[in-house]
Amino acid sequence: MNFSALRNGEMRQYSRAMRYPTSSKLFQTAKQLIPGGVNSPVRAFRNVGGEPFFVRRAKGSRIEDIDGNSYIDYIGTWGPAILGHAPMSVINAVHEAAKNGLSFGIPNVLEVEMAQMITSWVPSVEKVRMTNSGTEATMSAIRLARGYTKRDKIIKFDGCYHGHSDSLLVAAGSGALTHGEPDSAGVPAVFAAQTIVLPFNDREAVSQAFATCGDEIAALILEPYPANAGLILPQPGFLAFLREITAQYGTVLIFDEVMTGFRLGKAGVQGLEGITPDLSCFGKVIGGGLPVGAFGGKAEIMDYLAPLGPVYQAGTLSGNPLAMVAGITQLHELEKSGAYETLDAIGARLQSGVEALFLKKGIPFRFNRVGSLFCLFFTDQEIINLESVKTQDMEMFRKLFWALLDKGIYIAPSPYETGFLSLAHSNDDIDFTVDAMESALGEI
Ligand code: KE4
Repeated sequence: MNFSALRNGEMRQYSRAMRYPTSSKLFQTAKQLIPGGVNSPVRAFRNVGGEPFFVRRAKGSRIEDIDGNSYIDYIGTWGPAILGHAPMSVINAVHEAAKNGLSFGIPNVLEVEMAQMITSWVPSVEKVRMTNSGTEATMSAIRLARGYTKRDKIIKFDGCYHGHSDSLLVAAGSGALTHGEPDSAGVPAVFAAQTIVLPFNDREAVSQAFATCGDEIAALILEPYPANAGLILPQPGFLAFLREITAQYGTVLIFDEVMTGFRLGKAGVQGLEGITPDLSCFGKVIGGGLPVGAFGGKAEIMDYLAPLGPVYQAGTLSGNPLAMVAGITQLHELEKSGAYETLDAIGARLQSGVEALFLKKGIPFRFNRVGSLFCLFFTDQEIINLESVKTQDMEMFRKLFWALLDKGIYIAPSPYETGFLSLAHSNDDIDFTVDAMESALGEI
């Protein structure tokens, strides 16, 4: 028995290895073969301290780890699993399509069907190009905007995440208006210098940036509902303001709806808000769990893409038949009447349960939710930007994460992520979760 772990309160971490010992052993091996033992950093549980479990299978609202522990999953593989995990309709469609070939590198029918669905669901998208990830989609949209405007600078907002392409891995520099600084090693300062990073919801900062160098700004890219710093909502009129000022300066307005697209309604945030961006980026839901991304918008801009125009963009597996048929099937399921209303009702049930609990306990909190996206913050500050997100009690979050995991509830392993609901989350799942949260709060 590791008495020092017991003595200095590492028991929970220690017991974690006891809770899923097979995962713990496998993680040791993984770390020798894969940097940090993971193929994407957030999976390493570093934001909550401790070791991740390894999943064995997933079905509906639940996942099971290799030690046989089962959890209600509030991440849904970061968005794709909007129907729940392993929906039979998607599995069967992929199975049938696979019999005809796994990949062609040749135009196929499913690409056209997907393009037809996206352009009919999202009116601002006149033409669309498929990619294999959200990163590729946003990276390509930025390059396209630069090629179309023949300008180099871009604006992004602090706290918004658009994938890991160099121009977008940039934090607010000292002089936020002048240039950004690399947010990762390996991003040349000269690249970061072309990216202006501003506080979200800050009209004054945006106006100043455009007044200073508006005629050099190729694109302004944002998550219209930022969901990579918890869930932040735009203040009334902010999105309309961005639409107006970008139009005034000939800057391409890009909505990164990789997270929100097809999740918050058929036309995502742009449908909810009635704002028409010039380009939009998508991913996750339209792949049904298979690798996918997409970007699209005004034909006048999209036609600058090769082979028509001078902006090069390509991908061996772009439009892959399995990813296409998985996404198409998923969208058809969402098209069925009441799907989005049901997702919203599930979210409302969770929200009312959690809010009643935290009010009863007298714990400062904020609960932001739109449809099936939600985030609980341990702060009484209004959440308007990244700075306000940082006021939350991170230690409280960490304790709650582990206490909930012990009770079979898997929430995002970071206070900077958002929760995802699916059509597979039942009322019993939600009620069980709220009860588990009440018991967890009693322990931490
Ligand atoms: P991918 O390259 O991971 O497919 O997509 C990048 C991306 C782009 N835009 C938005 C708004 C996104 O949320 C993402 C990726 N989302 C994260 C979840 N916060 C993926 C999880 C991970 O990095 O492992």
